Amino acid sequence: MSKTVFITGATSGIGRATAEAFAKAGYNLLLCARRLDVLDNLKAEFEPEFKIKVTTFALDVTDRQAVSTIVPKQIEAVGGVDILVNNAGLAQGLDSFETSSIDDMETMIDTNVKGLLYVSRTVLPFMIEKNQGHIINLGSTAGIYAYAKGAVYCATKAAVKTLSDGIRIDTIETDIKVTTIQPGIVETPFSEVRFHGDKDKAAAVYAGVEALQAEDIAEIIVFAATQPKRVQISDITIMANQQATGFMIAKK
Ligand code: NDP
Ligand code: 8X3
Repeated sequence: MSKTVFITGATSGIGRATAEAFAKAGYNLLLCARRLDVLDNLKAEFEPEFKIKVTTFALDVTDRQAVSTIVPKQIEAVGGVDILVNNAGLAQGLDSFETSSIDDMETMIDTNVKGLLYVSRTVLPFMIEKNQGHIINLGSTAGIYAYAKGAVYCATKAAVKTLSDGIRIDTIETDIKVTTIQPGIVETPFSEVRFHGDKDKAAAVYAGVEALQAEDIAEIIVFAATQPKRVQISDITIMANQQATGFMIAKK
């Protein structure tokens, strides 16, 4: 029987590419994000192309009540999930801490930390019941190396790494695996979202550097998910070739 992977934030960037990579590998998909129309376009594209089943639903991961009521129903309807990719996440603003918007800070914490833990806390009991499963969380090099004007985004990604490690400890008696994927600079709509739609500012982030592509990260996520049962990849850090640490990039 085909396995099912549940991906949050599958409408764009790394989440979308990861959905496609798992579809190519023959997995059925359970996809959520806030934009259901975009997910439904993916369903229409992937089902005939890859001969897999795609189930979509609208979810804002910051809505605790929605996560706890909608997610279990969706999991039951597809007969359980084998892999959860906690990908939904964002940065808001790039400002020195003392002038940062507190709304932006809260959006990042609510999405990247609280959203991820609401979804994980809801999905994990289904995995424990079967004594198998794999939680793959999107951290970042930003969680390892803080950078100027990114204090809160970096802190949320450090929290993702710590949450992953803590969940791995608490599930040590089970066959469940937990992995943190920590990409460096990946060219996606991420920067446009960070700069609240300012395309010029977003383009400048990727100018002069051959950034990672969403497909590069998707391949690595599938690699982590397809190891033998005895192999648990705790974390993988991926830099662009011109990148040394979080924001240390040699621009040409
Ligand atoms: P994108 O902006 O392209 O994708 C973000 C995805 O998250 C979208 O599908 C969006 O869907 C979804 N999302 C955002 N907020 C919510 C929410 N409240 N509820 C549900 N879904 C939500 O960015 P990336 O693909 O680059 O980012 C994906 C992940 O990778 C993030 O966690 C990011 O922090 C991380 N990352 C990105 C890097 C980069 O350089 N791009 C590097 C390292 C890590 P919708 O708007 O439809 O809800
Ligand atoms: C997102 C990429 O460059 O802001 O994690 O660290 S970056």
